[in-house]
Amino acid sequence: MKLLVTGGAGFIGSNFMLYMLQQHPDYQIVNVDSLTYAGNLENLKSIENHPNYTFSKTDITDAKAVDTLFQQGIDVVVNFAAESHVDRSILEPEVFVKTNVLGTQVLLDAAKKYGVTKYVQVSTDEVYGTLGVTGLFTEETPLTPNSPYSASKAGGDLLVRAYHETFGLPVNITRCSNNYGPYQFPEKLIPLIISRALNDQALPIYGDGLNIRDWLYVEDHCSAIDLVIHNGRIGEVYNIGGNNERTNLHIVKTILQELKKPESLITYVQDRPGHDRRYGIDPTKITQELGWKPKHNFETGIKETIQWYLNNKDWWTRIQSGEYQAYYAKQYAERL
Ligand code: NAD
Ligand code: TDX
Repeated sequence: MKLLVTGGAGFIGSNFMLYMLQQHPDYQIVNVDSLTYAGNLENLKSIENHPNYTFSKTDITDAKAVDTLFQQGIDVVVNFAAESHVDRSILEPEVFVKTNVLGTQVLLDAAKKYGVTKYVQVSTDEVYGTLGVTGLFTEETPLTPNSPYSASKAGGDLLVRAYHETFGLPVNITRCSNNYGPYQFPEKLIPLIISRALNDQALPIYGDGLNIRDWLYVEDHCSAIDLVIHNGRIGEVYNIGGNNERTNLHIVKTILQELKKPESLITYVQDRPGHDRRYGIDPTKITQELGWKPKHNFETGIKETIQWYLNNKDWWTRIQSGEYQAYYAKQYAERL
């Protein structure tokens, strides 16, 4: 099987590359990534010489380059490539629409032209908007995105659906909850808090800190996508989540406890505009239909993740420079 995986140098994409080559060493995997600020080939050092792995620095919005890539014969497309950070989408929505909507359309056109056995769109629970205190997102929950990021992801999802309905493209859409684990860029809550706490810096908590996210260890997301590639029913959406709802404050306090740092580092800052209050995934469909089960529970997963960041300080200190620093200064100029 030959897979074209986009965004394979990012957080989930690189974990997925490592996972797939371990699970299916005979599969050929082409990693297509434009290496934005979030793409880091260092994550893939251990497989760079793997005979079944190739990398192409290509932007998915570049239709000509994407067409050329498909000429080698692709069986399955897995689209991870995206602008992924909600706060950035509030500052700069344009690139989100470009990559997450137009980039998806370019990939769909190529998949349609050359014929693939499956196109998998890696999406997010954020397209469903926000929950109140009760209820969970199912695959039937209406799409009501609240941020430019989630709106652009919903736009991509709707195009995927339309290419299935209109052109019969064999597709699946996966919608996963918040991931955590190794190689997550230190702008996202968990690695941001770990890295700042280790440097004894103020820890920015948006609003009252009681917003809830449903956390899943990244490897469990990868195993779910693997199952969807092989057994997902054509045209179906699969929600992915491990029933691990936690408030942001709980996450931050857990990290502080683990690192033996004081809670006085916690600093309440101005809330994120349009901040979704609660996410919670109902994973019944993927559990019952595909037999998916997460391996990691949150209590051990978060400890392993903290340990990974402690063991890989060089990885994130190298990242915390240049463009990221400039973004961070802009992001928190008014908040902290
Ligand atoms: P990330 O920001 O860490 O990685 C994104 C990758 O895409 C980077 O390697 C980047 O270089 C690449 N990329 C961006 N624009 C590109 C373009 N135009 N052409 C080619 N490559 C491009 O993101 P992530 O957290 O790994 O998320 C991966 C996917 O999973 C995204 O589609 C995201 O919406 C989805 N998702 C993420 C989470 C989460 O908690 N992180 C949860 C559910 C779904
Ligand atoms: O400094 C911070 N302080 C804070 O209180 C940051 C960066 C975040 N937060 C809050 C906002 C959210 O309620 O923590 C929560 C998690 O924030 P993020 O890590 O930015 O994730 P989120 O906005 O939930 O989106 C993530 O999960 C779904 C990913 O970034 C998306 O790509 C994915 O689709």
